[in-house]
Parts: sequence; C-alpha cells; structure tokens
Amino acid sequence: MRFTRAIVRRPAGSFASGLTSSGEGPPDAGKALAQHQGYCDALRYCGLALTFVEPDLAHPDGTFVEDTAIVTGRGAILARPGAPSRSGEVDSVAASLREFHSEMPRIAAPGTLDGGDVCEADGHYIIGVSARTNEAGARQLAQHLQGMRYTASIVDIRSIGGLLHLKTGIAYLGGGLWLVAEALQDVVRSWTCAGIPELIAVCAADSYAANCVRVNDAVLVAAGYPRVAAALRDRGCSPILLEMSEFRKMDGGLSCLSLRF
Ligand code: CIR
Repeated sequence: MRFTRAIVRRPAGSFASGLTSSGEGPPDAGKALAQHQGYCDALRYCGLALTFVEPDLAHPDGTFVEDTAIVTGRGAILARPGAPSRSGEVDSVAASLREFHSEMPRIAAPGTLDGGDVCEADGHYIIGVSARTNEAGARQLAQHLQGMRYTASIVDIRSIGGLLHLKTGIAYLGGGLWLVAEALQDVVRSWTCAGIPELIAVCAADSYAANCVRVNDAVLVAAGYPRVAAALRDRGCSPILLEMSEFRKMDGGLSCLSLRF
C-alpha cells in the first residue's frame, strides 16, 4: 500500500516519565524533539503529509501514536492500550483520524490491544498476544478486520523474551520480504498462515533495528546498525537511517512514532 499521510505527536515535556524497561537512563528532551523532527522530515521526504496531534503532559507515552489505532485502507479501528496509563491517549488520536474515517469501531473491555502488536502484510494481519494485547482484544480486532474483508491470524508471543510488542521484532517490507529478530525467527518460520518466503535474519545484537518501517520507496531504519542497513541494500531496499537513541530509552521504535495510511 502506498501511504500519503501520517499522524504523529511530538514528545511531551513529560516524556521521561513514560513507561520503560530499557534501563538505559532518562531521555534528553531536546534530543528527543530533534530526533522526532528527523523522523517527520523522513516521512515527508517519502511523500507523506503529516497531521500533528498536540502533545499532552498527562500522557508521557503519547508520542508512540501507533499503539492507539489500526489504520487500514478500508477503515480504522481504535485500540485499547494494555497499559492503564496509556488508555487516555486514544481519544485525541481518534479526533485527528475522524477527518479520514467518520465511523471507527473500538476494541472494548475486557479486550486490550496495542497497535504495536499488529503487523500487516499484503492484506493479511498478524496480531500478537503480548503483555499489552490480550486474547479478547486480538479476537475483536480479527473480527473487525474480517468485516473489512481482510484476513487475520493471532500468534502468542508472551513466552518470547525481550519483545514489548510483536513489531518490536518483526517488520514486513513488501514483496514477500520480512526482517525478523533472532528471538522470533523460529516462530515466524512456523507461521505457515503468513507464508513467509524471504526473511532477513537480524542477530541478537542488532535486534532493536528489527523494528523498521517500509514507507513507499524507502525503509526507515534506526541508525547505528550497519549490518541491517547493508542487508536491506542487498535486497534492493533504500534505507533511511534515523537517530532513535532517546526513543529507544523509552522502549519505543520507529514504527511506534506514526500511524501511516
Ligand atoms: C510503552 O511502554 O508503552 C512505551 N514506553 C513504548 C511504546 C512503544 N510502542 C510500540 O512499540 N508500538
């Protein structure tokens, strides 16, 4: 799918109070804003027009807009983030999405679902059950997607260490090509439903770079992982390298910073 738009939200002044398990120390607010600017510039370079949701001090994780909705070519679904501190992020993103989608179903209690657990590949959606997304939320999303004439499958990633979300460890790059972190490779090979023909394996030391994003003719990748960038170039992809250190400190990757459609 070619994207024309993205929703983004600059990190709020309270960004350092967000959830994290990285142990990498507090992010630098000025650097985070500069890195977010670089990310927005890259999206524009790829041809996307951006909608900015106002930052909100009450929601330090609000910059990770991907977790609040699933936006498809045939409609959007509002998520229900699994971390209670993030539940208030959905309505402000929904208000921006309403310009493009007047009716949006919501994931309802007891379901929880973070958009970071949803990976789309040519009209098939893989939904991860994780510490944030529960089975009820995954099933609800699968039903909404099927109602939009997509297919969906649910995979349980709770036993795989080091993955906050499904897309922490996997990215679909189009044309049957996947980038997959070491921790997920055996699982991915067993997903016959997803039919994974070609896989770029990312070693454990580079696992942060497995969360990359195909945006039209380019692939956004975290800077500092030359093996991953080289593997992408070898497969004919055009990587754009982005500094992500401050988002990494808050467990966030490249995909989390936008909703693309
Ligand atoms: C959180 O723990 O919810 C945020 N600090 C990071 C969210 C990252 N989102 C994502 O991977 N989709």
